[in-house]
Amino acid sequence: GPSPKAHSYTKYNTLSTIESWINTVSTSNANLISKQIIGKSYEGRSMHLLKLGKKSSSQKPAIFLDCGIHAREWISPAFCQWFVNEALTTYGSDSQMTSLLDQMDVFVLPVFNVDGYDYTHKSDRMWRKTRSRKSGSSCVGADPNRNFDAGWCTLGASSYPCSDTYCGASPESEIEVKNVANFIRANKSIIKAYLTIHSYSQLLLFPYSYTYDLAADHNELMSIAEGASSALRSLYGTRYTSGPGATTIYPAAGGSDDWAYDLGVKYSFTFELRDTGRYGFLLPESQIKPTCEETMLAVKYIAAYVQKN
Ligand code: ING
Ligand code: ZN
Repeated sequence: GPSPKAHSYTKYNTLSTIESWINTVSTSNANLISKQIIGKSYEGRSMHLLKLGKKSSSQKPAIFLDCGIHAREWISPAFCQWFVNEALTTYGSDSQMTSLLDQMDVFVLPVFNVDGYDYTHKSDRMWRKTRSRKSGSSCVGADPNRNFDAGWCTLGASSYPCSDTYCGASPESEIEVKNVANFIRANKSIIKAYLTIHSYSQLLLFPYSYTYDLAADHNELMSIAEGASSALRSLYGTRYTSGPGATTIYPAAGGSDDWAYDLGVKYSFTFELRDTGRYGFLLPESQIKPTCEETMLAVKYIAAYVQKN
């Protein structure tokens, strides 16, 4: 069958459950999905990347989707799992998904910050950063979304290792960031869109966050974000705000979407999923299904746009 029966898409799964799922989902759907390891984390865990798409003899354009940059944002890895399951179960029946996976590949990184995610399940539910150690400091980890080489550590980031927004010792000092950046650099000729899933605040953000300057493609990105937000709202009425990171959430340098955009990936978006603060990072499991269903509409809207452009 398309997905292993035992896996629950409506629970916050542990890293080990997600790793087992990555193995079974990729071996039981070999015609549509393959997996690779893009590198290891600081603590030595594998970073598994799934590639969804119908096999083709020619090179296909691709979308890169990552989840779980920040450890405590549990709805994010839940969305990547949901996305993979939706792709596999609706390919062949949903015309949009079928055409997307016929024409493009979607790379899905279900858990970016594997060490941090595991740590939130075992030790500290509110952990955000990586788990790297630094000589001379007893504080652990850097913020992976301040560690990309995009205006690194100039704005909205901290150079204090104990801060939750510590930018790290240098750009890409975090091995998880380096692994993702290396993969995207190596595949930049085919990667047309970069989507990264965070929580919470119900925002659809795009570059820039490291500067107040508007992106060269500001008008186009804004109109895509507005379209995606209305698609999302059409299901349950959930309201999203769209705009550049710096003015819509806060100025913050070193983010992955700004870095991908400056590398040349024009369609670069950061999602901040539910809610607006009632539960925050502790979004109840009962909201996984509606959150993922509405987010699928926004992601599919962006994918359809990228596909035709
Ligand atoms: N929000 C993002 C953060 O890293 C962000 C906001 C988006 C910053 C894009 C920079 C670039 O702070 C959460 N919730 O993590
Ligand atoms: Zn985040």
